[in-house]
Amino acid sequence: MSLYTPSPEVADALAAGSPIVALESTIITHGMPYPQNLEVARQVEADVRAAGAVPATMAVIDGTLHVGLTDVQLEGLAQAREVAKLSRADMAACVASGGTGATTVAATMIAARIAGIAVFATGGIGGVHKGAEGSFDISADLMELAQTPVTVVAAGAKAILDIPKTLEVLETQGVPVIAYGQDDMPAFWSRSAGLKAPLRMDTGRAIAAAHAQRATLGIPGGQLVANPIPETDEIDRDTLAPIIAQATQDAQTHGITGKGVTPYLLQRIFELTEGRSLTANIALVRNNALLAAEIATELGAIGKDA
Ligand code: PSU
Ligand code: MN
Repeated sequence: MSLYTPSPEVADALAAGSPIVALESTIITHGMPYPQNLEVARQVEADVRAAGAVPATMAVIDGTLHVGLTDVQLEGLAQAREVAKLSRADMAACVASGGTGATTVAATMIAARIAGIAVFATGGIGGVHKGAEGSFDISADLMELAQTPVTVVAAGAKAILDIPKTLEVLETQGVPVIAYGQDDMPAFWSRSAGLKAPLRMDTGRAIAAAHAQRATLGIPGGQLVANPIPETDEIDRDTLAPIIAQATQDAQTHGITGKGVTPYLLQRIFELTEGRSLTANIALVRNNALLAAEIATELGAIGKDA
């Protein structure tokens, strides 16, 4: 029995060797409210298709790992309440018990690796939380990047995280962090975190070549591409800083821990910005989908030349 069920378009693309872009589902179930989450999920899939690749949104539904969802499945997830949030630690137990869950960055990378998909687009990755020296809250996404060969296109890390510490952990874990088209590390809602990214690349081709080279050299793990939000959609850091501080304080007051932390903060920031954070979030995810489709296409071209 196959380890996963591909959607019809993903099955065709796998058979033809055409470019595929993995997409996560925690952003749908725990990252945005209904109905915008469904609209965004559909829009991002359409963006990937318009850029010449096939979208593969990942989820576990009734114990089956789905690589690419039908529209009915996508709608079901977007409306569902109490869907599990699956990271590396939760995947196997969810499949084994016939459960349903949405995949985080870490779990989406695992699903992509199983299906042989090399490129994945999302909004923001998990990282080292502010105050991690006390809470020890470091996302499994970082360790997944160190061991699973998938190039993840994100808009950097949200300012709910400690970005310098996140970069330190990625460096320790041997994960290349590549800013796209600029020297600075982007910070999700803003184009700069105020510090330089470890690497810079200006084309999808260069990112694809680095991905392929890593495999050739036998170095495990993936790459993090930090793609700055389009200028027109940027929200400046000073506007968000007090909101993030408030959300972080509220999480502490309510005793939120473990995997509840990130969803709580995302929901609280959405409330406190009266939805403004969402408009920017949508723009950056769409932007990341386009770059991911380009990298996947370039990687396919390298594979055919080799
Ligand atoms: N950061 C965002 N938006 C998100 C997430 C993180 O800006 O939707 C989600 C992703 O699915 C990510 C997960 O993989 O949260 C990280 O959760 P944790 O911090 O519990 O590892
Ligand atoms: Mn955590």
